[in-house]
Amino acid sequence: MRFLTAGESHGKGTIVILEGFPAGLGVTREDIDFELSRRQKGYGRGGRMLIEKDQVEILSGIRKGITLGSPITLFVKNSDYVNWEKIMTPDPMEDKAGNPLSRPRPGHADLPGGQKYDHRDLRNILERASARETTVRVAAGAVAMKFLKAFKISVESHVIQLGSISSKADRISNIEDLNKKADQSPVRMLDKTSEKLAMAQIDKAKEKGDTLGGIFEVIISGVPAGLGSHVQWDRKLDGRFAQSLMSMQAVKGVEIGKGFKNATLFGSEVHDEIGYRKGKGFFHYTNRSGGIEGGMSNGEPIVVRVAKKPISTLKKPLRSVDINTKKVIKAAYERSDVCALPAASVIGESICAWVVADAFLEKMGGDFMGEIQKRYRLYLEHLNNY
Ligand code: EPS
Repeated sequence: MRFLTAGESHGKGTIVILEGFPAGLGVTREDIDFELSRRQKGYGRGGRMLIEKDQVEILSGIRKGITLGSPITLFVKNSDYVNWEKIMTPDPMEDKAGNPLSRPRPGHADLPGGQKYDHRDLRNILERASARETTVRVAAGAVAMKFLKAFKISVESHVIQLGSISSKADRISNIEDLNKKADQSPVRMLDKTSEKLAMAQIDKAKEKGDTLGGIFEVIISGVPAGLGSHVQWDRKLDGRFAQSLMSMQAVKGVEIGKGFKNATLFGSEVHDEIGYRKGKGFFHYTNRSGGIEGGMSNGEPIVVRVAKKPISTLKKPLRSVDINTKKVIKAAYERSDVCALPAASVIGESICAWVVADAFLEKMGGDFMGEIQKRYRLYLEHLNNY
C-alpha cells in the first residue's frame, strides 16, 4: 500500500490518494472525521484551529460505506482559503496580493526550500512545509485504523513529556482505554499533576512569545509476531516506523522501546527473556525492545516514542537575514501554535497505523477483507502450533 498527499496550508485544501487498499472494509466519513477532530484539539493551539472544522470528503474508492479496492481519494477543505484566495490563487494574477515573504524562520523549511527551488517568496515553501499537511495523513491513518480494528489491533498514544514536564505515567505499555483517558486531558497526559504543570508551562511560553515541544508515546497492541523482515534494510519494521514518523513536521527523534536508555545498560539488563505457555505460545517476560526484534514484530505491544521540537514560528522571533537585502532582521511571524504536541501524538497514531496496516497486508496478502481474514486465521494457527 502507498499514499501520496498534496495541498498547501492556505490553498483550497489537502488531499490524499490511498493505493492498494483492500476491498470490503466498512469505512464511513464519521470514522475519518472522528480522527480529524482529535487532531484539532489540544491545549496551546493557535487561531487556525478556530477557523477550521476539518471534515473529509470522500472522492473515490468507497461506495455505500465499503472500500472498493480502487484508489481511495480523501479531501479536506481549508475553510481559511476564502481569506487567502487572492494570495493563493493558481491563476496568473496582476494583483500583487500578499507581500513576498523574505524573512526565513530559523528551524523552518523557509531558507533551504527557497535556496533549493529558487523561490524569492518563501511562502512558496512554507505553504507546503506546514503541518497542515498532516490533516490528510490522519485521514489516511483513520482508514488504516479501521482495517487494523478488524484484526483486533489497536493504536493509542499519550504525551509523556511536554517541555521540561515529564508525565508520571511514563512507559505504561499496556493500559486499558489509553486513548479514552488521554483524550480527556487537554495535553493528552495521563496524570493530573503533570497535566497542570504542562499547561502552566504552555501559558508561560505563550506569555513570552515562545513555543514548546516534547515527547509522545504510541502503543500498538494485538500485533502478531512476524510483521516486517530481517532480510532486507527497507523491510525492517523499526526502520519503517522511524522513516514514517521522522517525516512528520518538527519530529527530530524516534525511539523503539527503551532505545536510548538501553544503550546505557548491560545486555543482560536489556534483552527480554523468552517464555512459552501452552495455548498462549511464545511470549517475553519484559518488553524493553518495544515489540520489535530483528526488524520484525515479536508479538508484544509495539512501543514507539517520538520527540518533537518546539514549533519554529515564534511570536518573539529569532534573528535571521532578509533574503533580498541580506540585512540582519527578525524572522517572519504570522500566527502559530504555542504547542502542538497533543495533536502530534494523534498524528503519530495515524502514521503508525499506516505502517502496521501496510506490513500486515504485506504479510497476509489478499485483495478483499474476507480473504485477508482467512489467511490471518491460518497464520495465527501456525503461530500457535510453532
Ligand atoms: C496547522 C495549520 C497551520 C499551523 C500549523 C499546523 O495553520 P496557520 O499556518 O494558518 O496558523 O497552525 O502549522 C505549523 C505549525 C507550521 O509550522 O506551519 C494544522 O492544521 O495543523
